[in-house]
Amino acid sequence: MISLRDYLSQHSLSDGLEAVLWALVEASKHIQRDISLAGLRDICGAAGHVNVQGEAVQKLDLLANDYVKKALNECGQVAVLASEEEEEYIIPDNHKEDGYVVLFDPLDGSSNIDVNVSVGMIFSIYKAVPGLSALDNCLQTGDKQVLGGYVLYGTSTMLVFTVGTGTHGFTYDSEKKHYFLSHENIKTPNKDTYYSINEGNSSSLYKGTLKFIDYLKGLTAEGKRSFSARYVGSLVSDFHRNLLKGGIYIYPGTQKNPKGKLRLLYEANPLAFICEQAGGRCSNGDIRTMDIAPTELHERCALYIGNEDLVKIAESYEATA
Ligand code: P6P
Repeated sequence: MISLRDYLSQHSLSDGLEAVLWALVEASKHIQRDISLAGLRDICGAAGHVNVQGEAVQKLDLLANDYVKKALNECGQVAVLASEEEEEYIIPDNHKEDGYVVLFDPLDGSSNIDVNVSVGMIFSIYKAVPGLSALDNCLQTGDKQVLGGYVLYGTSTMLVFTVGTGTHGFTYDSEKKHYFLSHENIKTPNKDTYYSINEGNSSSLYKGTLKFIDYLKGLTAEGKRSFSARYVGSLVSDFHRNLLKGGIYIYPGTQKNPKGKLRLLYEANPLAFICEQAGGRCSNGDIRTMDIAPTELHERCALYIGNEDLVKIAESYEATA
């Protein structure tokens, strides 16, 4: 088995970028342990306040956020960081002006923890551009990412990331406390397997989206069903399944939330980078996600991500609506 450390020694990243990745990896080990014991410690449930997103913060959101911020500060390679759990960007005490920009959701889907459903951490890394303000460094377009990744805390814990040379997956051995290469050069199968959307929002969906869902529910010429619906309500879990098995995840704009729910900087962009490197496609139903010019830290965007053909079909339905 090839450990993450051996892999990185054979596929060298810049020293600074590798240090940032190790910081996120170390934070993930603390988070994995806490999640695995959540039912035995007083770390489940809500923390009693809402975050900048207006969402009830879970105790583990705060723990995960603290682990990540501490690790990024200690690595000494971060110019600026921004977290879903922080209203503003943060310049670490131990920062490096010409270091890296790290944008992250420390624990996505955390409301699922109490019911033992998979959750994940998502992160996006850029090189800080000299002369840009801290905020403008955070608002670089997604195609400037140098690394996009996630950790899925599921039936097994997996690290999946890309630096633009393919998408690779590493599985965590909790006894050895190391990640090992388990899914080299992931390519998302161009198969009609799963579609993932919260159809509970149907009354608020636009016509184009509803027509696309009808298409997904249609039968083949042989009268067979093409797709199965799968929706865990945890983005990393839904995305990871479809990445490996084929399909599409959609969180569209709705009449209630025209820009959708998911965040561009630290959810859509890193998953878009990973998906494209695995041969897939990601857009907001119109524009390629990694071409969207961000205007604010917690900007939301519609998300159509998965098989290239399927995302293009979804875009055609949205265009005709
Ligand atoms: P809904 C979790 O809150 C999250 O951000 C994603 O992980 C998930 O895919 C989505 O929201 C679920 O949202 O509106 O379907 O409950």
